[in-house]
Amino acid sequence: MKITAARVIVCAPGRNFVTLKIETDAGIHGIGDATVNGRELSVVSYLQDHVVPTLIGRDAHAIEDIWQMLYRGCYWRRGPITMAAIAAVDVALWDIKAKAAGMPLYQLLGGASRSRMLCYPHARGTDLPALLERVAALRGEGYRAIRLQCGIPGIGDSYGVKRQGPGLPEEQVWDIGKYMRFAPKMLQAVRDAVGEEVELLHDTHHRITPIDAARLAKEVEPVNLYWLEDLVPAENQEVYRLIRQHSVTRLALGEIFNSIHDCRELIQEQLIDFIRVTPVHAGGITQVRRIADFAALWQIRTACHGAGDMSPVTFGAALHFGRWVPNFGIQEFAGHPREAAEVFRCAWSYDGDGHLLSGEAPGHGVEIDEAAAERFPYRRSYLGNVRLEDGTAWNY
Ligand code: KDG
Ligand code: MG
Repeated sequence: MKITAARVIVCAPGRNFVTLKIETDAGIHGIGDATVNGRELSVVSYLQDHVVPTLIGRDAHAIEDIWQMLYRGCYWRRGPITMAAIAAVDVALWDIKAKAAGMPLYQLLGGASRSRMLCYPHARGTDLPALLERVAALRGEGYRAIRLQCGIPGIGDSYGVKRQGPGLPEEQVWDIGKYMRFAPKMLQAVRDAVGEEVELLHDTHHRITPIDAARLAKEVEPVNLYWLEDLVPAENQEVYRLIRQHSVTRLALGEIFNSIHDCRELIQEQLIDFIRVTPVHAGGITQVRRIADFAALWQIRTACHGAGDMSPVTFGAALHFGRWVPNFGIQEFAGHPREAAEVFRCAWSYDGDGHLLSGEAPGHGVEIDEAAAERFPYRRSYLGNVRLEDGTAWNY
């Protein structure tokens, strides 16, 4: 089965998505997501100008060989743009292979380890009462695990409260002290309101210092969080040793990693409990399952990144991966803009009881309507610029 064509489709049904469609001489096609939020067009060029010409005429079944060729052959290995481009090809080829076999993708990966995947949505509140209201609403929709993000008194805003807007980056203000004084109280207040049964999660989004991270993780132990996520940037992974020395709060990390080498020390030193890599940003199914197998040696569980910028296509891939992977933990499910449903047709779904279903359609079960995609042209869009109150540039 030869690859005859491949093209990149860029659309913005509520937000930007980059999709690669690969066609074959067997009349079977597959799609993969290549969206890198805020840097979308870089991946478009990488694919169109450099990758697509090398794919034409190749055997669509040779997923591993094509992955290795794209990874090794370019010389400039790794990085978010390269790995998102490789991921798009990889996921599209897995989609094709599974469709050719007439099977849902999870069957090709080794069959189902579970029937449904525990998921968590986001509860955002501009203040604590608004957050508690949102948590109650999500409980009413059946969710058993919920991520909590709340506006901080004195700052108003906080990571995860505002949505990113189109145009140019918004300036946002951050203060570590105000966050540190408020976050434990906020998390405890939600725990008191919902009781012990609900899993609660929180993302600090790389915004505090190592010793504050250790203190926060220690201070919130009584809340029994499912996890604290991205406490500090992980370029220097040694800092996670410091955090671990002080606390037994579960830690999650890795949504911005794009290679198994980015998480090697964190995994083998058991400095984290959940690895957050997801197919689109970490080289597709081919590399994510290698990372999961490696993590399984230390009983570290998967938790694919599932913010709104992971397209419905990535959800298809992640949910088939989640259906198979033995050391599955949880799947993030932030939801997509309403208009995305006009462009992407998905076999996956929410079951109304805290879990996602992969669906049984051949492939990963997501299709793109190209005519509908044309109705939603690309719009330049950015994440915010975060600054401390004195103007110092900080981590988004
Ligand atoms: O594009 C950035 C988002 O994907 C990120 O801010 C979301 O941290 C995130 C999460 O945990 O979903
Ligand atoms: Mg995160």
